Amino acid sequence: EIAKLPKETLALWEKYGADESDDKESFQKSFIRHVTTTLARSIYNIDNFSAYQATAHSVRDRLIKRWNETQQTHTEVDSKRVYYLSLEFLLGRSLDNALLNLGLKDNYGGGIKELGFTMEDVLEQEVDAALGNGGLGRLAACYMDSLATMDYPAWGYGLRYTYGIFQQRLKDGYQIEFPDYWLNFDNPWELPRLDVVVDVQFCGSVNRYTDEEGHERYAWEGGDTLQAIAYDVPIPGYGTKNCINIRLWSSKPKRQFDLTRFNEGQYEQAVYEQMQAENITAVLYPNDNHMVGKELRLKQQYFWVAASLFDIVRRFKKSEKPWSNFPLQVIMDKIHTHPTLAIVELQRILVDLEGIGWDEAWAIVTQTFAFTNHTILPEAMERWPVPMIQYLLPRHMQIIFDINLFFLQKVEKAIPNNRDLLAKLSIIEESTPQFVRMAHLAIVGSHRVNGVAALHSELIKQTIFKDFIQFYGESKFENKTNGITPRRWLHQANPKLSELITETLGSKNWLKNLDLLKGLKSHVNNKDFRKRWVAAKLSNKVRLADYIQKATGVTVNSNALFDVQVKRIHEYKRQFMNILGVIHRYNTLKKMTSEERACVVHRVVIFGGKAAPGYYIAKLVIKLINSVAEVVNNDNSIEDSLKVVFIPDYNVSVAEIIIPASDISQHISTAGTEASGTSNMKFVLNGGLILGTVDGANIEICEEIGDDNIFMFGNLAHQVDDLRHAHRYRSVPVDPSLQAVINDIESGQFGDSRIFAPLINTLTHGKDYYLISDDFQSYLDTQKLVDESYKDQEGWTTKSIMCSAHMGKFSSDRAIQEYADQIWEIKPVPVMTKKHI
Ligand code: 7GP
Repeated sequence: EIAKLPKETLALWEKYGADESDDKESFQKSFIRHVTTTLARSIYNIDNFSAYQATAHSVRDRLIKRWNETQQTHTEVDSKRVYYLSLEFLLGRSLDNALLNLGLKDNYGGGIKELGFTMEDVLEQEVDAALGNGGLGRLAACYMDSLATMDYPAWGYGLRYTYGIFQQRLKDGYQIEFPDYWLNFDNPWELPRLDVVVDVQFCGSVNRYTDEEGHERYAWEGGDTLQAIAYDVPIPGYGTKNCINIRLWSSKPKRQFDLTRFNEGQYEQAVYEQMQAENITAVLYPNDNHMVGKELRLKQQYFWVAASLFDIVRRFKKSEKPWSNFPLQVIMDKIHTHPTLAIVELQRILVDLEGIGWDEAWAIVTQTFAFTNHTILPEAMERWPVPMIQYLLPRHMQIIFDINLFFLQKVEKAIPNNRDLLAKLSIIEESTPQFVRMAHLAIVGSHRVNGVAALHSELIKQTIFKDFIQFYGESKFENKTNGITPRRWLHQANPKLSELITETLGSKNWLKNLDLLKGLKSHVNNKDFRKRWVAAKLSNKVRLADYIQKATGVTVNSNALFDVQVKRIHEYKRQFMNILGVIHRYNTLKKMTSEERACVVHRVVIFGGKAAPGYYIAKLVIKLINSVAEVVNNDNSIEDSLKVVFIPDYNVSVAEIIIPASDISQHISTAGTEASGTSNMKFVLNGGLILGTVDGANIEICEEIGDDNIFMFGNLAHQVDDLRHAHRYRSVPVDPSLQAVINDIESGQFGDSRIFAPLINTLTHGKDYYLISDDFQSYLDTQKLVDESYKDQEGWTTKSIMCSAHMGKFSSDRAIQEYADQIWEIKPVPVMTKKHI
């Protein structure tokens, strides 16, 4: 089409096309232009926040250019794309990441200084994009970074929540929640695509009819229609022109006003309905590893899936390829069971709208989807009541019943006369009311299923999905161990260490090939290198100590051992065990003489993490931590040998300060409960040691770094069932050290003990489901070992270096490469740089 334009027009595009160069002067020009035009301010009234906005807009201009070129290239090449469907993208801040990935940081840092600002102050102004709860959402963000960096043609699809994860504040030691209205100011990191609008239908009824060729067909008619509007979030790769897209949908009513109602005087009702439509994408559900069966959540899921599939199908149809090519052009990875309705929606599009026969359609559907499971916890398994789906999505419910019928027929044929197996495998749970088991639907509708760490992928085959192995065999199930992006989690979060590594290895190549960190091993005895390694850690600890002072008012000594546990507060993650261990330590210290205390390693125990607002026990754990902190931090008799802090509002940008500063971090879930964990990887990559159970990715980290460099303890996954059984039926005595700590709490040492009774009950009357009693003694013993090891500072430094050096495997680039080669079957598409047309 371009060829048809007159030469003069093309010449104009050539001449005036956006020339956003990357040098310092171009940045300064564009900064000033944005201050005066975009922000309508002047040199007289520009503060740090405006400076942030102007910088962000300058970077955005450059991002958009790359983003455009990427989209054009992908359209031209039109190779298979991967669509990463995730209800959560926990991106955090974007400016620093974009500056580093685009290679602009040095020029812009210098440029902004000359304009009277510092880059640190400017970066501090940005609010986090916190559209996720924890590990699952942050994994999605790391994977997008790797997909972009490795030039893969990839899209993310999610929801643009008006409110992200709540902000946590503390009052009298209790968590209180505040709404995270993150879009208060304009968001330079999204491109509103008001022209990309998709209708999404709910409710209504299904009518059967016969088409012209005499086939029986179904039409879903009536009901309410909402609109999904696209907001595109560009994700730049590191050291490449590739800049991919996350498309987030926002909901709005189809009609701005119901005019009849308006004229009848029902103005309020009309506006109310408008608000209802906007509600769908209003809020991120604040639950991690837990399902909440709210109708609004189901609506969110369908709204997101329907809009995304419409978009994907529209893109495919442009190529005019036959439907049988769909799986060759499109692969969708379902992040957990949240987008499972996409299976049903695609089957509906193919059968009802495109008129393709059921079997042919189903073959296309199953080839198109892959399913990644992120948890084994039963309370996180999604089940939706059949009547709820029937009401909201009547046609989908019929299709689910049909999918189930055909599936069970196949099972019956392969393994005849096994009613028990049929009941176990059925997508429908035959209770009153009936439920749809989303994980079953996800398995049946996908060609591959994977877990996120070796142990987890084994456990899903042995437990929650065991019955499926009987029918499918093992080949459908595999493992893809999680990874993290070294660009954000080392280069950006820990500039001092990153610089040292680059200097030592002689190039920045390790940022794209993390295995190169092995090269650090040959420097482990180099005095100067070791000195700088230790200095980097210390300066990160000073930075964290400052932050702690500001955020909590507690003064901590940067020379103490920093012991960190930051993650969502959950019983299975056992922050409770950690604080019980702290009480044990405190009372041991109190019994010591001053001389004895002079020999102990000083510790700062740092906690951070949010509890789901409705999770009563988790919230009590936060209260207990703060009550203990209050007593310990104000007890002069222990002479600073122990401090306890709870850092409020743990989020991505706080993590960037905490993680590089840790000496040891705790990943102490009951064996078999933590699917993978990803912060464990981040800590070790930054030269922090870990204290962990034999669970999730801890196991593989141990394999890589060697058991000399990690502190592992506790019962193993295969022992858990028996231990639980023993608690349930034989009422095993509580571990004596644990009993002593319980007594301390009950004596009122940390305030009114009645507050903590429900928490203590989980250990005593509640049968200790997470096996704290069984692991407590080995936990304390291992903590002692940590203290002993830390006394040998030289030995500790060696361990710290060896830890980072062996973390190559845990780059998200490795994980993405495996997904791309083995599940998605996609190839990189390098971006072709063009002039302005
Ligand atoms: C989390 C797992 O708990 C964590 O171990 C893993 O590292 C992370 O996913 C990324 O794979 N799972 C969830 O957050 C989750 O399953 C379900 O939420 C709603």
